Amino acid sequence: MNVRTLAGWLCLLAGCTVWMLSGCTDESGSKPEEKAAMVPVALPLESGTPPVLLTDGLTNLALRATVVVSSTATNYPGEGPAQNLVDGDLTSRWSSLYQAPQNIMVDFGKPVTVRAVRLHWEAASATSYAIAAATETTWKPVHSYFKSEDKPQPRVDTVSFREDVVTSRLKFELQRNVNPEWGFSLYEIEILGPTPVP
Ligand SMILES: [Ca+2]
Repeated sequence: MNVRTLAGWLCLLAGCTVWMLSGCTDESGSKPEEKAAMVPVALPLESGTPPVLLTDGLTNLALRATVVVSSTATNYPGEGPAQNLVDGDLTSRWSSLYQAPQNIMVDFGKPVTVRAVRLHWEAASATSYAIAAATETTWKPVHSYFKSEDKPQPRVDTVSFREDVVTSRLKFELQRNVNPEWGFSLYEIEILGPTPVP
């Protein structure tokens, strides 16, 4: 225990009134009333609200790219085709047939640099999925997600890659759905990277 920590404990023992009168400080060097004024207010995000994008200045490489999916369901209102995954509209969505697994492949048409991915799930989300990048001969895993249990509600997954992923195609292997009677549904896939050189 260092001197400051010891001083803090002595302050606590002496009581808040004595603390304020004497001007004791905690380990941060702030008086109690100063520290209280600096505590940020945590506002819970609404379900499905996109988080603040930490990758400002990047381009959504998936926007209007070629998308190939393993299946599509259009039986219920709101369900739509694969193009809804990359139309830039967070209200239009793709839905698979009502079974797992399924997959989505985004083809950029040429090698691009990918730094992050955001997946905008409808309630029919995946509790397990993997992302793979195409190499010349095979697929290289670049990210995996697994939760033993997820709530059947919209969510946004943001994946930031530790190293740039250079690839012409990205594949999303949707392995297990949140409800076995559902398939998978996403409002949008954003694949973020530097703007490609023409
Ligand atoms: Ca959309």
